[in-house]
Order: sequence, then structure tokens, then C-alpha cells
Amino acid sequence: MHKPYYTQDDIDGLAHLGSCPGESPFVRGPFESMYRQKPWTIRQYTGFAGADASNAAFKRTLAEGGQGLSVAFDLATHLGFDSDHPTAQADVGRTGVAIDSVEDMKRLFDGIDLSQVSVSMTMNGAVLPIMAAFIVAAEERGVARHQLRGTIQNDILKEFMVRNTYIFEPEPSMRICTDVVEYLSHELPNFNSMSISGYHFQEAGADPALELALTLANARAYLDRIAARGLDLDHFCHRLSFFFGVGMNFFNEIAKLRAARLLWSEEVERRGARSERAKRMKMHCQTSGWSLTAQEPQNNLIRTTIEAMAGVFGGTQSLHTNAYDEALSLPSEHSARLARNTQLILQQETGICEVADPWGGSYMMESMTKAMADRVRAYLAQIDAQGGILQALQSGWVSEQIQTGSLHTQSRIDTGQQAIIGVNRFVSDEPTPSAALLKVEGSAVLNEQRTRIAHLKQSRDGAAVEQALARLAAGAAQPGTNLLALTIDAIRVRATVGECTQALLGHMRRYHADSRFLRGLYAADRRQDTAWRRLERQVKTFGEGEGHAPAILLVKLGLDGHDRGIQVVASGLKDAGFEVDMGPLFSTPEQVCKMLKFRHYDALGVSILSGAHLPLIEQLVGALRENRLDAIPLFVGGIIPETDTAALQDLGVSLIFSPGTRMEVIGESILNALAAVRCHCAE
Ligand code: SCD
Repeated sequence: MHKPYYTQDDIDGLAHLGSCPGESPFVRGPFESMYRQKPWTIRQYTGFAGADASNAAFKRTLAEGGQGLSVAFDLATHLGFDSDHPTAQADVGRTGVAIDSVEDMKRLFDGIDLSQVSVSMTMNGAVLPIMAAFIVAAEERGVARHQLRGTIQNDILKEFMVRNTYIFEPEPSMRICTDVVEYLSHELPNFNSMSISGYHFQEAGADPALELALTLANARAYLDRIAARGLDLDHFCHRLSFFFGVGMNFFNEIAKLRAARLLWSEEVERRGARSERAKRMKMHCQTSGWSLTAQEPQNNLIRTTIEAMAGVFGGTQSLHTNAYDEALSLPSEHSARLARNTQLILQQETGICEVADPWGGSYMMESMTKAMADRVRAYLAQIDAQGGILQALQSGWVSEQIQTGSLHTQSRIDTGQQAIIGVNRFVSDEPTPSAALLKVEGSAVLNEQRTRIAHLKQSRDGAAVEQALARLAAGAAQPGTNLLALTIDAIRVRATVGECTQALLGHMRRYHADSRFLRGLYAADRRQDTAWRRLERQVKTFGEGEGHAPAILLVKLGLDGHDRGIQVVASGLKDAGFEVDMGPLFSTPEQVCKMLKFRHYDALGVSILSGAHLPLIEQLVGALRENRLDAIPLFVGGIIPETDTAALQDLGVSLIFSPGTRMEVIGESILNALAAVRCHCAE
């Protein structure tokens, strides 16, 4: 909550006041000249289908004003599966580019001078083969290692907390992260070896203070591991970069970015860093995906502009602005261009770049920066009291904090306390003009990748690959050996991403997470609400008629680990009186059938946000039919373009819920559909 206005009293005695931009503790920005010398980098997260299509999109980005590249990989690559792996096939090329080998990586950057353009790669689980493929691709193009500039995300802890593209258990995963930092700090001195991320916490439901606290807690855990290797802070710390989300909480977001630099500078100084460079936090920001609405999507352009301004006022070094149609599908060429232009307009038409930290000295902003830092310190103390972030993760504290935030926000939206224009206020009856959405032909990408993998395997030196993979597997069993060095050797002789991952899995166990959702919190927020009470009554009536509460199984199919939506729905339905079970992440159709046979369910709900809904639902329906389970009503939630609705209905899907559907609408629609099935059976 803000005060109605702020005065000198609010900033009297604040310890962080008095520094200039570019001076420790860097509250006012990492550089003295800030955007006057170099505006933030326009770095749009891009990647879909195969390497050639993504390469064309990169070139278009650079030609139209993009200033750096940021690669989005598909889910199969993230999870270390080659495209031809049976579990991966529906997801190939959908939410990012499919990369199976160094040959794909070379095509991805074909005609792009890697000595000139900085490249960010969002990769965590399969960081070893992907970083290795990038290094080898550059090497074979004649680019020296010291010329390579860019960033590898390499932030595995937040994968266990929210993003879910992990492969190995936490301990071996931490070793891999540290191996990457160590190797890059010696071999690629201009490459940022981590992008420690808060963005994904915000997307999962954390408010700005929790987002920053978890990010810094993770950063501390990494610093501990790296320090244990004997690396000098002044040697590697300036290559640890950060990544934050920027939502619609305008003033707070600016305060968060200022507080982030303050706290990081203090942390690194406390650990004994001497150089200013080591203490200076640099960051990338991305506008909020959560704030995008499927209803009246053009409104998202306005939201994104405001969020981008918060990122820039907060002093970010690099920025991604979301495209307005991303709540509907992957960005189209047109929407991607508008998103980029948003940044170009801010950089070149507004004069914003002329002054560093324009909010510096504001009574409100300085006191909010202090308040934000204090809230974050309080969270960090709570984490310390539990023994550190790994303990807080294992105990469930982290997911409880995030899910609590997510449920409160959802209830505020559903009750209209938090305004979203076009969704819960000023809803338009006009049909939304249909946007030209980008559609990935998943099966075509899959076939092409299969052919390429087969060709690679025929043409390489099989014995050399076997030896390199055996050395990698042996290295996994031997702490002290740098796994990135060994993976580079394997990738150079044309081992695939999947083969490298398999070799490591010989000694490093695959991680399986529990699915959890909170009970009681959502209903507590809506106790006074008539729409909610009506749903509770309907559920009760159903239960009285049937002799049991309506029972629903909720599952995530395929490789998509975005589980915020399904957790919110699980909590909401449970609180309304449904019996709810949630299947594990990455369920296969066969596993879903097993769960359905295990106990009675009235309905099955599937959440898919990866764009793979058509092939996955087709596979699921096939399996349900084979197991004589196809009478159970099937609901789908996720990012489903209207053009796919009819195909899903033909497959037998009863109801489709898009993101942002109110909880009572979901609950009542399910009950009505169940009642209709009962009537039909009775006739
Ligand atoms: C810049 N420089 C200056 C300066 N401005 N020097 C003096 N005065 C100034 N005013 C120097 C810098 O020190 C640096 O040199 C060089 O210029 C480049 O500037 P930079 O500030 O480092 O900018 P950039 O190269 O763009 O790097 C920005 C980050 C980097 C440091 C933040 O880590 C980055 O690009 N991160 C992007 C991460 C990303 O794209 N993530 C996408 C995540 P030196 O280097 O010599 O110091 C997407 C994602 O996860 C989506 C969601 C999902 O998939 O789940």
C-alpha cells in the first residue's frame, strides 16, 4: 500500500541515499552514463519450429532494430530429449526451437556474426550439451572463445521451484551449474555464466518482494557453491547476471529493481569482493506474461508499454517486451514487430535515455526502495532460519509462499477487487478482431528433425562418439572433473543433446517432483461472495444427488511444466467442494488411464499451455478409448486458439477454458456438463 503522499520525513536518514549512478551500492544504476552511452539492449526472446525458421526470425529481428538475440528452445531440448524420442514428439518445435546437435546450432546462427551479436540462451536442464553446442558451432565458424558475448540462463534452482524444466536431482544439478560457471569464467571471459531469475517466480504468483527475495536466496546458494571451488569473487562475479519480471505494479517494480542492486552490492561486499565491477548488478527484464489477457488482446500493447517503462526507469540493461497476442498463441510476425517497436519508440522518441535514474531523490521512490529492501531482508532472514534455500525448497515453504500469492491474486481478480479492463471491468460485447496467429506445423518439424538425426548418426564416427560419451559418463561419477569440458568433446564428434543427457543419467538420477496444491486459501478470500456461495451450493446439491462429491482428476500432459494455472484450478475446485486429485507433471496418456482406473472420477481435466494440445489430446483420447474410459467427460484448459476449438470438440472434448476464466465459471460449467451427461444416459 502506498501512502497518500510522501515528504522529506520519509527519506530522512536513509542509508542508501547520496550515491550517484554507477557508484556503489548502485541503487541508481550500474553505470554512470547509463542509457546516454548505451541504451538497454532490445533483446526479444525468440525461437520456434526448426533452426532455419528461427534463424530467419533472428535475422528479421536484427534487421528491424533488435540489438541482441535471445534463444527460446523447445521443451524436448530443455528436458534433454532428442526430437525423435517417443516422449517428446508432440512438443517438438512448439514453444521454442528444436536443437538436437551442433549441426542444428550452426544452422540456427547461419549468417549471423557471433563475434558481433550477443546471444542469450534460456537453458537450464540441458545446459551442458546446449552450451557445448554453442561453443563448438562458434569454433567451427572461426569465432574465438573470448569474442563470444552473451548469457546462459544456467539457473537450475528456480526450475525446481517453478519452471520445471529440470532433468537431474538438485545435487548433481548444482554441480552442473557450478561446472558451467567455472569453465566459462576461464574460457569465455565475456560470456555471462548465469542469469539468476526472478521473472518465473512473478509469473507463478510471487509479488515483487518475494520474487526478489527468492532470486537473491538462489544467488547466495550459487555463490556458496562457486566459492567452495576456490574461485575468486572478483574473477567471476561480474559475469553473474540477473533477470526480473516487470508487472503492472508500476512504482513497486521500479523500487524492486533499485533495491535489487542495493542488496546484491551489499551481499557481494559482505563476502569480500573488492572490485566495483563484482558488486555491480546487471539485469535483463521481461514484461509480465501474466498481465496479458486473451480478451481484447490489443489492450496488452498498453500494458506492455507501461511495464517496459518500469523496467527502464528501474535501470535494466536488456529488455524483452511481450507481444500482445501471447495469451492466444506464439507471437505473429506483426505482433513481434509491434513489441520491438515499443522499445524503439521508448529509446528514440521519448528522451527517456537522456537522464540516468530519473526517480532518484523522489520522496516516494527512495522510501519505497528502502521498504522493498526491508521486506526482502525479512524474507531472506526467514529462509536463513530454515537453513537456506535448498531446505526451504525441500520443506515446501517456497511453493507455499508462491501459491499463496497466486491464489490471493486470483481471488482478487475473480471478485473484481483487482481491476483488469476487458476482463472483470468494462467487458466488451464486441467480438475481438481475429489476429493472424503464428501456427507451428509440429509434425513437419518433427519429421525434418528425425531425418537430420538419422543422417547425423550415419555420417559420424560412431566409435569416437561412444568413447566421448563413455568419458562423459565417467566424469559424471567423478566430482572434480569439469562436465562442460567433457560435453564439448562429445558434441564436437557429433553426439546429440539426448545422448549426452543419457550418458549423464547413468550416474545422475532423474528428478521427479510431487504435485501439490493449497487448500482453504482461495475460499477464505471469497467467503462473502454470492457467486462463490452459489457454486458451493451447486457442488453440494450434486453430491447429495450422486451420493458423493464430484470427483475430478487434473493432469498436465506432455513436457509442459507450467503448472500455476492447474494449481489454482485445483485449489479453487477443492475449496468449492469437489474431490480433486492432481497427476504428476509430464504425464503420458497411459499414466492418465492408470490413474483413472485407480479410483472413480466424474471428470478429467487437462492443462496444456505449450501449443501441443491437438496431438496430445488425440493421443489421450486414443488411449482412453483403448482402455474403455472414453465415457468420462474431458475438459481442457490452456492457451487454445479459437481455430482449434472445433477440432478438439470433434475429438470429444466437452469444455475448453482459456486463461483468466473465473473459478465459478469453471466449476459451474463442469457441473452442468456432468448433469447433461447424466440426463443423456437416463434417456
Ligand atoms: C553498457 N556498457 C557500458 C554502459 N552500458 N559501459 C559503460 N557505460 C555504460 N553506460 C557495457 C557493459 O559493461 C558491457 O560490457 C557491454 O557494454 C554490453 O552491455 P550490457 O549492459 O552488458 O548489455 P548486454 O550485453 O545486453 O547484457 C545484458 C545482461 C545479459 C548483462 C543483462 O546477461 C543479458 O543479455 N541477459 C539477457 C537474458 C535473457 O535474454 N533472458 C531471456 C529469458 P562488458 O560485458 O565488457 O562489461 C527468457 C525466459 O526465461 C522466458 C520465460 C520462459 O521461457 O520461461
